[in-house]
Amino acid sequence: MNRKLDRTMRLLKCFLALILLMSTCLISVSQVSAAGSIYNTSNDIEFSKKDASGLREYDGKIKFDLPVAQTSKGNDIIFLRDTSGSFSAHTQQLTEAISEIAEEVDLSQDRIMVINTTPATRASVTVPLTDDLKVIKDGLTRTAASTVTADSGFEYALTNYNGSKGNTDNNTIFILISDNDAYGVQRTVDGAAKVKNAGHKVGGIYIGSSAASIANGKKMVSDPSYFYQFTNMTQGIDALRELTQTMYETEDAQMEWTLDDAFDLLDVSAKDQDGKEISVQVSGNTVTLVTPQDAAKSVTLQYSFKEKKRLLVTTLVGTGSVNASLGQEPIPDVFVSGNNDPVIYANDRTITAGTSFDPLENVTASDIEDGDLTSDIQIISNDVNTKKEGVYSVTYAVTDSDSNTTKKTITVNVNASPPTVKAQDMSAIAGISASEVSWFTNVTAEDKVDGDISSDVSVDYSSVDFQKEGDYPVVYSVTNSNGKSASTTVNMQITAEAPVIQAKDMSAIAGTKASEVSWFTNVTAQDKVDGDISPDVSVDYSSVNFQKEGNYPVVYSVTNSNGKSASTTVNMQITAEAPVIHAKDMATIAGTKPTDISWFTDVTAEDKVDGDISSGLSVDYSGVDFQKEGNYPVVYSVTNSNGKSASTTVNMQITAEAPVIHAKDMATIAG
Ligand SMILES: [Ca+2]
Repeated sequence: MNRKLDRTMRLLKCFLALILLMSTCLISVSQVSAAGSIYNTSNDIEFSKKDASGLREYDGKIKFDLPVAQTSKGNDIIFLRDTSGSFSAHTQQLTEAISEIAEEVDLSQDRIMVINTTPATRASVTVPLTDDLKVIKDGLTRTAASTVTADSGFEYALTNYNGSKGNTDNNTIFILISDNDAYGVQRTVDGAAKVKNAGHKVGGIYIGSSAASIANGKKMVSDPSYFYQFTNMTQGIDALRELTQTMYETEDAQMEWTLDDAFDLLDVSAKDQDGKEISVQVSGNTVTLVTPQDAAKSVTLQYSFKEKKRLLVTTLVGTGSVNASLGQEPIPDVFVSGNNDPVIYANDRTITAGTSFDPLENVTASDIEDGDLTSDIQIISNDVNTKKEGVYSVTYAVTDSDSNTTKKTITVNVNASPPTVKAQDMSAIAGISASEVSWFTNVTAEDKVDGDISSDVSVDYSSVDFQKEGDYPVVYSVTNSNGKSASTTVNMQITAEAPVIQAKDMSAIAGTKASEVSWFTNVTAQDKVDGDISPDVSVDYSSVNFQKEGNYPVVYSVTNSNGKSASTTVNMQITAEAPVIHAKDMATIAGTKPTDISWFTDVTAEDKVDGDISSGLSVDYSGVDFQKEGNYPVVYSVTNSNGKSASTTVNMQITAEAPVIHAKDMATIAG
């Protein structure tokens, strides 16, 4: 073989190996039936039942058709025809029957020989061993039996057959048709024995009813089925025809099949297409059936078997073959799949209350034999309440094609999460009351399970001092249906306002003492927290010059309990009064010199601010004529530190005589 060819061969081998591998894979299906071609052989199994421990039983049927199969050997039929007087009534009918049989047999391989016999004394060959129908028919016309014999002609027939049979492997049967003449004597049995001893078959048709003849007949034949007994010749002729037919040797068909060791054979039986039973031999797990191919047959072998233990892999049920006339054919392989339980893949789950729960999510099932069984998963219990925290369970089941059911239970933890509260910082003016605060504006609460639970929110403002400026925590809380609470703290900013002071402008006379002023008349102070804090008002009048006419700021101040101060400034109008002059009328003697007059005696001037300003007095006596009697005005004037002036006029009486001057105190308002 050259190199190139060698390589080609190797490639071819690889290809064949691949084909083989592929065909092996195809057999991985659970049960396979197949049919052979020669005998139409088939093997089918079908699941029957499963016992309590899960072992499967199957029923199987092996079927095959058998053709008729005669051997290629021909038949040499030697008729020993009773031609005696006692049988003469039947001779004509018998002759016609043999003639017809000669037409029916296959003379291309069969031969016929007819021995006339006068049981048990004489015999002669009337038809020599021949395949020539004319010779047969001609020979049958001769009915004489001339040669002396003592055994109904058996030995004579054997000798003549041996002398003419030539080199042949044909079956040979010697058939004796007679009545008591032949069957009544032991010599007939003895003669037949010589034929049988020579390896030939012997059959017999006995027309009669003698018990002794029947007994002899049975001893005479080579097989009990080759003996027929009738009282009616017509039946005997039919039997003769049947007997010649059975002479044709048929081949035996044999079927042998062995169930695999993995199984126990429970029952086996066989029958043909007509329901006729065919015997089978069973040895261990091996079944043997032998049946002659004497007719076209459809054989059905029924068997049942059971797993010895659960199979985990695909297993060949058995092997065997049909061996018959057309050759040997294997019985198709069938397989029982493994019987593994399906497996469910599911893990414990933890979910948050209020979320959706799909119990089939991420749950799968598979089976070694069936593959993916996810779509067959059943939920057989599921107590999960996604709204309520707790530990729940889900139980799954899946059943494979072998009715194996697997269950699996998982734990489902439902965990409730707390709700969420949202609130915003707030502010309020110190002094507000809690009931005035809109605590729940912009406060919301959400829960995964309960949804909007804003209306369940409670507020704790116990830390807030509404009277005191500051930042205080306010806590909002809410609890959901699962008892989970949440809270949030916001800031409440309390802002204190300043108090409010009310005061009015004032006025006072210059020279008034501060202590004489009613500073707090009509002065009030109010505070949101403290209420009326008028008594706490203080006054600052340091800017006021009580001695000097003018407008001065007076500042009132107050501070509340939150340290917030307020002040207000009012006007203090200081009004200066004119001073007051006290002077009396005077008199003097005409001719007195002005300088001689004590103008300021008993004349005084007072001022609220300046006090005694008498020294500031001035006198104007220009209107007085000291020489002439009369009354003249004398005017005293004074101006205080505030620029306010006062003057008063007294009367100066000039008397020609030396009058006495009297002056009285007078008063007038400055200005
Ligand atoms: Ca399975």
